[in-house]
Amino acid sequence: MGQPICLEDLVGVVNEVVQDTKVTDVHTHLYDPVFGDLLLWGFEELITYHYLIAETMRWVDLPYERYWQMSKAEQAKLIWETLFVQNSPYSEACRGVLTTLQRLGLDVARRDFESYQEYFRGRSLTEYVDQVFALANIKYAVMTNDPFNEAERKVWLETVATGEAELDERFRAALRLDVLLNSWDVAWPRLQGWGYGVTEKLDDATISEVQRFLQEWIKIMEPVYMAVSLPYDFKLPEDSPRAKLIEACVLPVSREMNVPFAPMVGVRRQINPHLQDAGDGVGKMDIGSIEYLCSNFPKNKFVVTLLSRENQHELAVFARKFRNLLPFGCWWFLNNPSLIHEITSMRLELLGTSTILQHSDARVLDQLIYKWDHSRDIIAAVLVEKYADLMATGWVLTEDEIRRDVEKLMGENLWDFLRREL
Ligand code: RAT
Ligand code: ZN
Repeated sequence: MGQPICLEDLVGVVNEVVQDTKVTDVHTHLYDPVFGDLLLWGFEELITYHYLIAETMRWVDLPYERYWQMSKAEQAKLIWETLFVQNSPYSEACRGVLTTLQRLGLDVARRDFESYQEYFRGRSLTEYVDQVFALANIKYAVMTNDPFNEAERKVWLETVATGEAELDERFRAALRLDVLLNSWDVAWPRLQGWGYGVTEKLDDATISEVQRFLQEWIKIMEPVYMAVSLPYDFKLPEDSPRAKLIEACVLPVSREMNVPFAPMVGVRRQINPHLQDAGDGVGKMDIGSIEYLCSNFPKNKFVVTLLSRENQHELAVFARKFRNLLPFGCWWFLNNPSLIHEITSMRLELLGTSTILQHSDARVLDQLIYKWDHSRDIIAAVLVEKYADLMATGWVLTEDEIRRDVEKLMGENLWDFLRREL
């Protein structure tokens, strides 16, 4: 056992460990550079993040269509003027842009839009990936990989599966099933077009062909899990194509191939379609559907994140009951300092170290920097409170023990969950 830590050193040690620990970012929308333009990066992408589009549209007197007709540079300028010049940029998404620029060594005090654009011109992407991974201290970033996306599919089939290019091992795949599970009417004709013997009716032949589709893509992508974003009114059991596909196709394959199923629940898709990606909302789900999955499929593994704040306590309580359930992250509208603080404290109190505290959801490479910078500060602050409470009982702690805990909480628990026998 190493040296015990004294109370005066606690803040310093915890902060150092949290900053030093390399994370597995279990959910992002980033891509290995091999996927070309699918990987977004640079100042204009950073500032036109859909979180910022939603905030800008609250101020500007501009028809939505006009915004979408603008060039990326014009959109970026509009967002900059509206949110950073005419207002103080303290929303989390605005602050994130500034943290990122600052950590890249740019001077935000100058408010020099053109110099931020200029910084990225002509940069080598591979070098920039290294720089961002180093600044954010990331070990692995789990992507979101959609086999129904033509551009992405092409790269998997023609470049990765053929061995023409190898994936950078820092990027891990997640097989995303939104089209298959949420739009069966769209999915089955496409599966048919790719040579799978499916029909609209979910009979035995179709079920086994959908299983084959999943097995084949698991072999190609080697995903860490199979994910789907589900609406707040998602229900199981239920008489619907989605419920049938989950129970008859996804769960058996997930179990056999040890690729957990990751329902991400609570979206109200497109409550304002004019905002495109920024147009989704949130709703509370019935946690009974998660209970149904965990208790009826005890040999299956579930990695779960829920969007509504109101569902967070229930999710942590359910994770106490089901060891096949691993809750992760403060997703999307929850990825704000006050909520991360609240949810992180509650999870540590109910689950100890057996959860994954955060993921970035980064859509733009550069966002890894701020999302992890901001989350790390909060995680460290909450952990200091928790360790101080422990020390107040007379418990003795070492730095190695803190490091062990933090590694688990910042992603190691995912790899451990995959190794487990249920
Ligand atoms: O956080 C986001 O950027 C959302 O638009 C979604 O991508 C969400 O995270 C998802 O994975 O569906
Ligand atoms: Zn996401």
